[in-house]
Amino acid sequence: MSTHNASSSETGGIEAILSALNRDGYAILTDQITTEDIARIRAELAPYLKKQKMGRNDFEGFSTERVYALLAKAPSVALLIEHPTILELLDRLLPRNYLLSSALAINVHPGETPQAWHTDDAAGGAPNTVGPRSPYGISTIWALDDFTATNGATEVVPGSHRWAAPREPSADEVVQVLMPAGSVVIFAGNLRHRGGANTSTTSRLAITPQYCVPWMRQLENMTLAVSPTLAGRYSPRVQALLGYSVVDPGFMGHVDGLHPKRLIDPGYRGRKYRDDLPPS
Ligand SMILES: O=C(O)CCC(=O)C(=O)O
Repeated sequence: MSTHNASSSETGGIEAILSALNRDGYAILTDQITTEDIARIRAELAPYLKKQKMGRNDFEGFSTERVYALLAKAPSVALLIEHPTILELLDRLLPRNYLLSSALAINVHPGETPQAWHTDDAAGGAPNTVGPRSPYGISTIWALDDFTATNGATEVVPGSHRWAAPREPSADEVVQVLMPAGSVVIFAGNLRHRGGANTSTTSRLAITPQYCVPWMRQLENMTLAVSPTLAGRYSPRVQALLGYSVVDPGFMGHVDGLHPKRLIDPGYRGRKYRDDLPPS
């Protein structure tokens, strides 16, 4: 296994990041949020990270805490979900009206073992076609702690988003993502990756917002996890990511024949009945 030590050169422009994503299936961006942002998110998460609810299976991690439905619990996580650089990349990588599939905190405690290798975008029966394909989603993992060689840093298999069929990687194909707190690794939904073992004495906290194509079912049932009242407190962009949007053609995602934004704002008039109206 080798390591990828994040360097600030990787923040050098959207085109460079897109080209790394295309080539390797992932890219690391450092210095994307401040220590104050991290402190705020940590404080909001604190009530849910009391080592009382560890993972229920080996995938979640028996020594790992996972907090789901984050937008109903830790509102500052929105700044990661709609981070401008991430959205700029997603706008280039996914079809319009893409959705937030999942957004969870993962706190990997000492003693955790490595996760199984997996991809994020072929769950729930999505066609895992043979042969290289475009990803059905893009994932991000934000480091709220430094990701070190021993505390459970994410491991990726560069280039595996182009593999013809899933297989176990050999040790020399694996790269450990080492990055300081405030960094984010962005990767193709069909890149093989896993959470690493935590052999250190400290925990590793991360937030992972994952996005999917608009025709796919979200991993978390976002519009049930985040009520219209709560969703109304977020930006229009976060609302659309949650599912307060429709996909044309077909008005996919409507509620009782109306745009779902009517549940938040009864006067909403965003449906594209005419070309001169704003995009839905
Ligand atoms: O915690 C990590 O580094 C990766 C977790 C992950 O890939 C997952 O749970 O899907």
